[in-house]
Amino acid sequence: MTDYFKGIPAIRFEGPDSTNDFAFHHYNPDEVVMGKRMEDHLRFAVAYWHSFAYQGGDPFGGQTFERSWFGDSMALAKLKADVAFEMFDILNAPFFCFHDADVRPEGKDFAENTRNLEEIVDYFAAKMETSKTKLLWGTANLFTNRRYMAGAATNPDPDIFAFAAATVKTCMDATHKLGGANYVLWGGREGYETLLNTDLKAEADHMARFLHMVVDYKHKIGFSGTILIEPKPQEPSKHQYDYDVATVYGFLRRYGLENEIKVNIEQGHAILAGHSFEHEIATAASLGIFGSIDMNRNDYQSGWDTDQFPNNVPEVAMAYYEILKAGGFTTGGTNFDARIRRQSLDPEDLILSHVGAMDVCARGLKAAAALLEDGSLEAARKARYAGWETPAAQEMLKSGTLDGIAKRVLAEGLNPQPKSGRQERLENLWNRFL
Ligand code: XUL
Ligand code: CO
Repeated sequence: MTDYFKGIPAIRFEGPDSTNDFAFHHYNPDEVVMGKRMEDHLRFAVAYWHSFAYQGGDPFGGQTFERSWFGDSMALAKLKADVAFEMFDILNAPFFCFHDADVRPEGKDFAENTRNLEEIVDYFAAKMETSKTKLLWGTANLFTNRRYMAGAATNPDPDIFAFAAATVKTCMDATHKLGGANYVLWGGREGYETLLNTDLKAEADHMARFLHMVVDYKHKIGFSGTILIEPKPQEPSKHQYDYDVATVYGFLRRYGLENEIKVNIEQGHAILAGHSFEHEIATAASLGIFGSIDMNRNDYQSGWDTDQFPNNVPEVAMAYYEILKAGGFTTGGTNFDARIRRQSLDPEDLILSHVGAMDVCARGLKAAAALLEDGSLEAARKARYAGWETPAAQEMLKSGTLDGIAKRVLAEGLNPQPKSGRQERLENLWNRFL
């Protein structure tokens, strides 16, 4: 037991009228929403990197946080793990997520990295025997170390491709050993800084080969979790190949991976790509590749990935509406890929950021579920397309030809009149549930 969170109580549901900051006001794990416990709907995860590895730096200034576990030794990595699992307990968090580099000290080579990771995985495994917190996903950090400055799977140097492949193997082993529900690949520097030195075609082929190896290895070791790609359009690379959900889907189809890999969609990345979060979720659901979400928000003025905790109920509600409509999470969940601000120095800031985010998501989920159960929005959507249910319309879709249709339009004197899309009416309907 560390004393890092000394004096901070376990967070429990007290209801919307409670004035206790250290309580949930809306997130009640056991409350049943659309036939399922809220905890099982939302599947919250704490992101190890932001909460325990982030030191408070920004492009203009370095470390602001002073944590007793900062440093590069196994003893400190274990202290970090102790604090992490204490926080998971305080929050009653069902899941966590990590990169290899978040949890183990950096070794001098691949062998030492692997030994360090294995030691920490054993340490986690022992803790997880008594903790309720499970692993939502593991991943490899293939972007921080300078060896990855020109990418990992897309690096022009085959030795770096090999180092990355070997590292992913160890991270998949770690995820498998800890019973992870998914394995994530975010293409941190899988992209380019300038086209002047980049062979786009070769890099795409190499990345696809890398992903096929990941899929093959998943089956080889019997990992039953889902492999997820996390799209992002840029940052740190000027251009990132996994730009958005539609781009990833095109890539997966091109290389025959669409039945093996799904997507982990991050709100901030959707915004950077010029989309809304719900657009990305709806797109993935319609393509059959929806997997999981990274829940955070960007600052809309700053134009970069600020990874802030969510605090906008209407935004979150739209996202959960699409998720519920798609049938909810299966192996996925809601990972808070979010960090406290660099001025938020205190242990309680780490806790309260999550408490607030969990409450915001709970409110969003409840609003979305109520709207879905009400059925008016879906009925309006269905009515808008009702014309397509007629046999003639279905026949046109099945076997219509341009000249055949032209003849019919002429013969029937077709002169269709436009109908209202009723956007404002539907927005008003939405607002009644928020
Ligand atoms: C970076 C990002 C990553 C991934 C995991 O923008 O979102 O933290 O979620 O590598
Ligand atoms: Co993310």
